[in-house]
Amino acid sequence: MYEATQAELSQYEELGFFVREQVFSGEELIELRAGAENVHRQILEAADRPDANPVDQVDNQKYQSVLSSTIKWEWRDDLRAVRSMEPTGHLDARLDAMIDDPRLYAPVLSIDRCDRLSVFSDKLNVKRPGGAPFPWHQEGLYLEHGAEDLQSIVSTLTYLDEGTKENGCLWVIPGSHKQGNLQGLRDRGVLGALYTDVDLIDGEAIPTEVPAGSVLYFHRDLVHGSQRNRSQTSRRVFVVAYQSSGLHRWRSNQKREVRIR
Ligand SMILES: O=C(O)CCC(=O)C(=O)O
Repeated sequence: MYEATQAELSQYEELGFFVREQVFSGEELIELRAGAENVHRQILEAADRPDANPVDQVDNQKYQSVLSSTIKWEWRDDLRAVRSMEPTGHLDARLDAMIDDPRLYAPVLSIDRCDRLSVFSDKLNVKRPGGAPFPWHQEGLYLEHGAEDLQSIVSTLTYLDEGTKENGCLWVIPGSHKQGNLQGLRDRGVLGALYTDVDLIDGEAIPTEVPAGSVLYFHRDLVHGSQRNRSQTSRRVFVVAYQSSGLHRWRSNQKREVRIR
């Protein structure tokens, strides 16, 4: 009933993404945002414990493993927040249940032409007011290290808050997925190689400005990124990547089947 339409499938093939607006209702979003804040709070508390794992620094980014989640810090003089946490479903039942919601996964069944799926990864990105940009990149470059069936991976990004240019919504370069793995930035440290040099590619970026509760479905090679949050409120997104049934989660010995309804 929630499968992708022919128009959505064509757009996915041609442009590398499509959007479904207001998939989740206002009442559901209150719960999902509470779930996101619950995860963020648990992680901050655990990271403050004396026996917490050490913080690793790669270039100017700080990473830490907390509560079985790999977190990326947003850590400046005026802000100590966690900008991304992966995975998070095990830390809040409301986010975990979202993974099994047919409104989220059913279009992926259509894209992959299958009737079962497993979870590749789930990630919560919290961009607080002033939160930093996310450089241009393609998921495929990261995911090929460890994916058991790269071709089947489809990413979904659900806006728990509205997406606006001001609050740092995701920008995409339509059609860029057709160009395959693209050249990374040179002379920009270890992480630079994973960021796309958009000066070398064709296509114009567009913002995905959408109401809260909207879902973006996108191809692993679509070039995307986001800008600083210049608004006064948080911009939170939950990113679930699905893959063929029966496979391990990314960088994990666990498997998590989608409970298809
Ligand atoms: O949250 C964002 O703005 C960036 C999302 C994204 O591209 C990612 O997490 O890979």
